Amino acid sequence: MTAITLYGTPLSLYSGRPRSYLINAGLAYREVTPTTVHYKDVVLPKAGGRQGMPTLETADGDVIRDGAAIIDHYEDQSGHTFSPKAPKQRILSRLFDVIGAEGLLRPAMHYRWNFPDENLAFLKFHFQSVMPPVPEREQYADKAMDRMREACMGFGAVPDTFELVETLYAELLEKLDAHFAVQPYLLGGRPCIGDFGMIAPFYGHLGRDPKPLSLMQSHAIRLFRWVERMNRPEPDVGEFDDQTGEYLSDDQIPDTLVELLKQLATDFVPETRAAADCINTWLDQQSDLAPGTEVARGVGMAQFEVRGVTINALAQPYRFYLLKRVQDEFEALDENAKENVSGLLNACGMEDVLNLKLTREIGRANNLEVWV
Ligand SMILES: N[C@@H](CCC(=O)N[C@@H](CS)C(=O)NCC(=O)O)C(=O)O
Repeated sequence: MTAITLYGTPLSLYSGRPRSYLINAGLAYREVTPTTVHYKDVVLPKAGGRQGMPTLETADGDVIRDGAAIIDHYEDQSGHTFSPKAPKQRILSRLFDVIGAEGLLRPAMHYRWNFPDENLAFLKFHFQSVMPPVPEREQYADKAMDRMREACMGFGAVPDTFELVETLYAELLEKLDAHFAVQPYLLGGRPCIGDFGMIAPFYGHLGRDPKPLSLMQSHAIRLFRWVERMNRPEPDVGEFDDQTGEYLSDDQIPDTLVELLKQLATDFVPETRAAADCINTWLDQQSDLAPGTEVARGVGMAQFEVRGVTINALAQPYRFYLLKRVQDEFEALDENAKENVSGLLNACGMEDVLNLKLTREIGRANNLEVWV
């Protein structure tokens, strides 16, 4: 009997993060769609009543909702085996986690929803597969797909931005491919928390839907190999000379990673700045936001400019919940390490990520993110 049940599906972006963790950690699990009677009657009430993937049930019947919380749980249990210890690597691992889980929704959703000729039949099949097996299954799937098309626009992928989204993505593929040509994972021979964040958009959407998969296979073979590797229990690093399975020694950060972060900063930094402004303005106006109130997915639209193009995207507090972990790790470093990390973030155009904060903290209660 398998001990762990992961409620998720292959096409769900966020399911990809803990799935890859469980595989790499060698933890036996089974993946089930969140449509069973057991899920509804037993798991959902323990998940704060919030339906969502991923949600995980342990062998003891404990339930953890949210990909970051699932990984935290197993990292705590294992002695943090996927968390590098050296300062620069620690910070970058956390930063890639935010960027992967929250910063690449626009290209992920664009390449899923705006290429119906290539993707539609595939998506219909999968959306129907995750609906309960009732006669209305097809209609339910159609409705869910409509909601996701709207979400795609809400993340800023609209006709006026398509060209920019595609240009940035083509550049990103190039940087990722260059990095994974020299290293099996972000920080060397072993995946880190940041790899698990990054696999979220790069498996369920960009590494699996027909349109972006074909782009990846034709333009970024090494990136495609990383996507495969992240979902396999064995090292799968045949093309590399170094097969030690360790992070790079002496807190090394390869140049290819700096180039990659510079590219990611192009929209991640202005979007994060605009989202912080938007959410903080909203927080200022909430005189009666009681501690323990559940954090909504979005609280307004952030507007920002990238290369002369205006983007409007949902301002999501959760981005700052993850970003605070980067900032907390930084604060815990000694002065010398702080200086080294600041220098690195400056070189990557990412120095602002240490200062962009919400005026109110987010915590967790009853498996939900709540305002503290
Ligand atoms: N913060 C969550 C986000 C999970 C999430 O948004 N999952 C999507 C599917 S990929 C979902 O279930 N959305 C429905 C909802 O959240 O109500 C995580 O990192 O696990």
